[in-house]
Amino acid sequence: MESPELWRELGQQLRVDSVRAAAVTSSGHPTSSMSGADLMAVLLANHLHYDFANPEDPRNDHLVFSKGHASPLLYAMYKAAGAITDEELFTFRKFGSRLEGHPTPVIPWVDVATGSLGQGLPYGVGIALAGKRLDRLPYRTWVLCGDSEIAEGSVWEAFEHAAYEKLDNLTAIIDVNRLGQRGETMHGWDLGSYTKRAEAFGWHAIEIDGHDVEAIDRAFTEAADTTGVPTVIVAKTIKGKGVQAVENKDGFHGKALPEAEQAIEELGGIRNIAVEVAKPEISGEPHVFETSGSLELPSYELGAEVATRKAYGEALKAIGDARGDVIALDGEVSNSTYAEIFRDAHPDRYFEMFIAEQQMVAAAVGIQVRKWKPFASTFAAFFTRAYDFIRMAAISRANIKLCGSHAGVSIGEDGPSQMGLEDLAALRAVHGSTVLYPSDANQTAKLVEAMVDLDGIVFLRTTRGETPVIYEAGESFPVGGARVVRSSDEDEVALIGAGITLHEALKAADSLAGEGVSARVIDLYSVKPVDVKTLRATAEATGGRLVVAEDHWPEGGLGEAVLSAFAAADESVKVVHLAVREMPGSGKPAELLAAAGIDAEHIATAARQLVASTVGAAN
Ligand SMILES: Cc1ncc(C[n+]2csc(CCOP(=O)(O)OP(=O)(O)O)c2C)c(N)n1
Repeated sequence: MESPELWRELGQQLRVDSVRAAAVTSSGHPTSSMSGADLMAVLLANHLHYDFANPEDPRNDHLVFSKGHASPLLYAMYKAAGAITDEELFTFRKFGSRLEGHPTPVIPWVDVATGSLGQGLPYGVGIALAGKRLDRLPYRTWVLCGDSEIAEGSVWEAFEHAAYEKLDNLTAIIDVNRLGQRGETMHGWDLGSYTKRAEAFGWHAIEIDGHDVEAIDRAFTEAADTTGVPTVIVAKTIKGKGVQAVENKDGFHGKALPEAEQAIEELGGIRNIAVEVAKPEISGEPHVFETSGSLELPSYELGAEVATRKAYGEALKAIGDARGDVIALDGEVSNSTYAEIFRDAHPDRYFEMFIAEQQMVAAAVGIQVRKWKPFASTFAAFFTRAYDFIRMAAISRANIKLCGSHAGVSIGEDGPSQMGLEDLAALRAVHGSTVLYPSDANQTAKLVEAMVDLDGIVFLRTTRGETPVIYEAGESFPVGGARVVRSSDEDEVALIGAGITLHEALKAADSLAGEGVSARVIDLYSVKPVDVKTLRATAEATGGRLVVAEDHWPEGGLGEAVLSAFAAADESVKVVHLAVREMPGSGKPAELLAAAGIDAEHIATAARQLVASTVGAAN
């Protein structure tokens, strides 16, 4: 649709429909929608290539509303495109409607959930990376940003990364309406403050009047024609444009218009322009990476000393040999996480994300939009930098795999800044997540294999130091299971650990055996979902005496996962919970494990006392 008159009319329609949608529950963000309406009208009518009947078409463009609160504008676009009816528009923000307050992939044309500001552009970088380096198809990614959200650091991680990767298939559109939620932004209408920064980051930047439809059209064409660098369109707009009562005024952010009927009249009334959105014009199929065929996981000799982080790298490489859809990303620590083993074997499917953890997780989310299987790794501690992205990834229904190395005090001399001590709690709290924590190399390989096709946010925690291989290669470790490593009919107590503490528990069981105390040892490699059945059977067999030891703060880790298994149980259990309770410093791993009270000696002591007190009491 190439008529400026029509674009203007469509812009007014998008405004009117935004006002109408927000009036339904008297909530939403119509003024934020009205500033971007002309930008989106021209995009929809003349630049977006998208088959609404086939959202899975790999050739489709991608449109990300980073300012997700402008959902009325997005849904008004869907109506104009014929994807939803006027009737459905009127379900906006109602219970049960897929037109939620902020867009989520419950709607088939939404790739990623937004609404936490500063995230859309980093996701756009991920999608554009998939287009350029994985799918190798020239679809475009368009991201609509608010001006206030540009203050987020994650936006600048994205700016830097997009330029570094020469993402000329990515266009950012900044809707500079001067206002944020509570007043003026840092830069107001100083468009140059955005263009100069973007140019300094290596972008092509275009300043326009965001209500001049012909200028908008020219800018989109220029963006699509620009090669070698991404483009940002910095558009001067007016918040609440078209309705005098709210135009460019403070105090109307996130509010339905006071007089909706009057506003609609002022905007020229209800229209029903139907836009024939262009279908993708590009041809070709997504690239397929060649592989060597069948999967041969690495295998390790019983008794060998191997770090689980090393097994992660070796297993991921082997899986990558067999599967072309497996991708790896790392945050500048690939020689610590051992993602470098994958990188060296599959450089085309490896993304160096440097020290930008938010962008790393966002890129993984963007890459999985196109059905690739991303594994992102860094120190377990540093995923906290990207926690909001992980939280939002769950709302995106994203399938991403995260590997956090350097778990706990057992890393040793580097000290607490490098120790993952809250990662289990953080990742367990994510909706629908899976949390795995292997203790030996063969188990790690099997769990990494299982991760590939698991849905949702899957987290694997690995250990820095070498630990003995205790399982035969090829043994099975179902997700949601636990392994009874040692047991007898005479067990009086159970020692429960995972990762490094499983090995401490085994040593403790040895010393207890020497004193005539028989201890059952449980490997809780699946922290979430936790194996309720095995835990309850263990409690039954050991008189309910459980010692749990974990290299993690006491809150939200292994201990609380174990306790959750007994929340609705009839039997009562006596749980001694050994965890890191004091701020650790530097030292040798063994010294730090002892200082935290989670080494073999402390486990044995706790077990001895538990048995002495409770057996005595029972007698
Ligand atoms: C990370 C984050 N912080 C705060 C908010 C609350 N919030 C929602 S919209 C908004 C203002 C956004 O202003 P801008 O990006 O300029 O968009 P506009 O609505 O003005 O177009 C704020 C602070 C949020 N959604 N996300």
